[in-house]
Amino acid sequence: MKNLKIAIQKSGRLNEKSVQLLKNCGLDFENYKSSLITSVANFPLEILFLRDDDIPGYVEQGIADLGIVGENVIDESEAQVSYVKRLGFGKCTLKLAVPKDSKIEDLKDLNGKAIATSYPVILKNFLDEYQITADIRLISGSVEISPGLGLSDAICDIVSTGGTLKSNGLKPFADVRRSEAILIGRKGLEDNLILTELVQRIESVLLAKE
Ligand code: PRT
Ligand code: ZN
Repeated sequence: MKNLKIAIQKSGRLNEKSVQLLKNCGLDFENYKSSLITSVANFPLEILFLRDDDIPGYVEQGIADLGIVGENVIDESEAQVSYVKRLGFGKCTLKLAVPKDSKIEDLKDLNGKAIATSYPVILKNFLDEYQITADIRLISGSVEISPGLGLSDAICDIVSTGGTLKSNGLKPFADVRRSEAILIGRKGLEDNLILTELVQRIESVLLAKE
C-alpha cells in the first residue's frame, strides 16, 4: 500500500504537540528542524512540515493526505476536507473585542464600524448571520494594536488566556468560534487502512490522557 503523507505545522503553537502526538502513537521519525519532509521508519507515513495556512489547501488538493491544523485555519481557508478527529490541544476562541471604554455593547452596535482581523472569511460569515454590515479590515498580525492606532473600532482575533487583549486595553465582547487542533483528511480517504490504524492509535493516546 502507498505511504500516506501527513502535513503538520513546521513551527509555531501546534508544532510541538503535533510531533509529540505522532511520537506517542509509536511512530519513529527524526524531527530535523531543517528538513521539510521526513519518513517514519516503522509506519507507512511521511511527514511534511508546512506553514499552518497552507495545510488545508494541500490536503484538499491531495498533495498531503492528512493534516493537523486549527479549526479556525480550516474554516478561513474554506477548503473541502474531511474532519477525522478532534485532538484536544491548541484550544482557543476567535472573539470580538473592543477598547475597554468603547460604547459598543451589542452586536448590532457594530453596524457601520471598522473591525480589524486576520480572519475575514469567518468574520464575514458571522456578521452575515446577524445581518450586520461592518467594514472588515484585513491585518495579518498584531491585530490587537489596531484600535489604539485609530485603525479600527473593534477587533476579531484568537484569544486563549486573554492576556494579550488585557495588556492592549481591550475587552472581549462576543465569541465568534471555538477552535482546537484537528486531524483532517482528503475527501475519499475515509476507508484507507493506514488511516484507520493511525486513528486507532491516536484514540488510544487521547484516552490514556483522560
Ligand atoms: O507560521 P505559521 O503560519 O504556521 O503559524 P501562525 O503564526 O499562523 O500560527 P500560530 O503558531 O501562532 O498558531 C497556530 C494555531 O494555534 C492557531 O491557528 C490556533 O488554532 C491555535 N492557537 C491557540 C492560537 C492561540 N491559541 C493563540 N493564543 N493562535 C494564536 N494565538 C495568539 C493570538 O493571535 C493572540 O495574538 O496569541 C495571542 C493571544 O493569546 P492570549 O493567551 O494572550 O489570549
Ligand atoms: Zn499561519
